[in-house]
This record gives sequence, structure tokens and C-alpha cells, in this order.
Amino acid sequence: VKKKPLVVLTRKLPDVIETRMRELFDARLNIDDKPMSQEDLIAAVRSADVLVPTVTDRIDAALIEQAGSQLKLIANFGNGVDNIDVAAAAKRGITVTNTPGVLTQDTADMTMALILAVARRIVEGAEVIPHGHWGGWSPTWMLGTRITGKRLGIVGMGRIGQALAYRARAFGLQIHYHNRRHVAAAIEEELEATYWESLDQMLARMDIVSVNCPHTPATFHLLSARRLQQLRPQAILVNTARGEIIDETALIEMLEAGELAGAGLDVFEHEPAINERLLKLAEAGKVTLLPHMGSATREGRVDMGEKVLINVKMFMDGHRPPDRVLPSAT
Ligand code: 8YV
Repeated sequence: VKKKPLVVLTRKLPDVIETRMRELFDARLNIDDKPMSQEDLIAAVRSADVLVPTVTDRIDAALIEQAGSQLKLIANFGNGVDNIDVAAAAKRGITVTNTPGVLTQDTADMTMALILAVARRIVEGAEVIPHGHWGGWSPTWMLGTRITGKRLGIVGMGRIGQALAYRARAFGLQIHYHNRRHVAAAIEEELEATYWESLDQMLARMDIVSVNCPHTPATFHLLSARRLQQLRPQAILVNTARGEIIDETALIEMLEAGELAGAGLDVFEHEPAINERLLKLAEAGKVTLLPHMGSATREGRVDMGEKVLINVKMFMDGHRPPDRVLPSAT
């Protein structure tokens, strides 16, 4: 009998997925659901045939260096692979896969929710009654910003950006986007979307800007201090992609100076560490902060797990896994 491949999961995954993992492979699960220590990660890459990391594991070149020759696949439980040095893995002949497609709708929902939350002060409002601060209705109190008719600029028009655009259309927003290339003409037409080759020019004209591109060396601080300065003071910025895409310190300075109306952030530059100044801004109702919840639905996590299972199984059976990530894409 052929030995089952050793598959190491760095985090606790949904029960149905773990059960299936155990049936198919010699699965080593992480029962206490804490990110793996560096020591345990090193031990894992030295012994595992397959590593299943998440966004909380840094699989960098130094770690990949330590991998044993048996490690052939890193099957990321997540779409973004900025936690993995894909080029270093490729050099060692290690294949990398991710979980695209299955978290598109959930993340687009959360992005739309953040836009609404910031514009209509939902989080601030939700705290009034539980804190006993409600004196009754007033015509001039708790006023937010109207969504309908405003311009939404989407930075990165991939799956999530497009899914957001369809939602935003239903809310009466005008769709603008910056991307390396145009989306299919039929989609652009259906969305009545305006393509901006220049990110700077788009930023200067938007009411709301949403970041929906992957974090790669090319998009690190894409929204740099200089670029953020292009935004109008009435503008709202939301980010459900990766914190590193925005120069967070520059964003904080603008919010503190009143040079930007508000921000909705689900991701942070040094998460889970949070810049203390963001907490003050949250208290002042300037920012809505979410703890990286964009794709966090029960259904989504199972779908992601199934994607991982398929990728590992196909790879182990000698086929090309469906969600291989090429170094050129990162
Ligand atoms: C996950 C995400 O929470 O897939 C991604 O890129 O950011 C989230 O869906 C996380 O990455 C899981 O590893």
C-alpha cells in the first residue's frame, strides 16, 4: 500500500474539511487554532509533503530554504498569496495553489457593507441605543452621506472588483475603475463603467474609492502619500484587500487633518497589530474598523476548504491542480 501524503494544516479549518482531509491524507491538524510558531512551521516544512497555510503564516524564502525535499505543494487556504514567496517556492520545485472564486461574493458583500457603514454611520449609530444615548429623533442629527448618484472608483477590477461593481450599480452608484487592462466590453457596457488608465486622475474625481487588487510588489503602497493627496476631502476610502496597498500612516494623517471624510478598513498594514491612532479616529466616527472579515462566512470557509482538498488531491494524483499560482502572477 502506498503511504498517504503527510498534509500539515497550520490552522483549524471547518470540521467537514478536516474530516475529509483525514480520510484522504495523513492529515496533521492544528487543534488549538493559534497561528503556528516559527519553530512549528520549520518542523512542518521539514516533514510535510503538503503544507496548507493561511494568511497568518509567513512562508518566506528563508522558511522555504529549510524545507525538506519531500515538500512539493503549498496549498494556501486563501486567495491572496502575498504570505508566500511563490518565486522561492518555484525555485525549489514546490507548487503553490490558492482558493480563487469562492470568496468573491462574500468579500464584495462586505465591501459594500463597509461603504454603507462609513457613508451612513451605521457603526456609530448602532452604539447610540445600547449606550443609552438616544434622546429621540432630530432632523439634523446623525446625518450621513447619500450613496445614490455618487461616483465609486474601484482600484483593481478582478473578480471581487466586478462583483462589487454589480452591487454598487444596484445602489445607484456610478462605476469607475482603474485596472491594468479593460474588463470585457460586455461587462463594461452592462455596468456603464468608466475605465481610467491613470489612477491619479481617477482618485481626484471619486466620492468613494474601494481597493480590490491583490498585494504584490507592484501594488505595495499603490495608494502612496502622494496618491492619497489626490482624493477629494469629501471622499471615503474602503479597503477589503490588503493593508499594505495603502500607506496607512499617510492615510491616518489625512483623516486626522480632515483631508478625507472617512475610511472603512477590514485589513491593516501590520495586522493584527493596529495603529493606535486608528482607534482614536474610530472613536471620533472617522473610520470603521473590521478585523479581516471580508470572506468570513461559514459557507465560504467550507468552499475554500473544498478548493484546498481538490488542489491537494489532484496534485497528489499526478495531475495539474486547478488553482496553481505562477510566480509571474505575484
Ligand atoms: C482569508 C483573504 O481570510 O483569501 C484571502 O486572500 O484575505 C481571506 O479570505 C485569509 O486569507 C485566509 O488565509
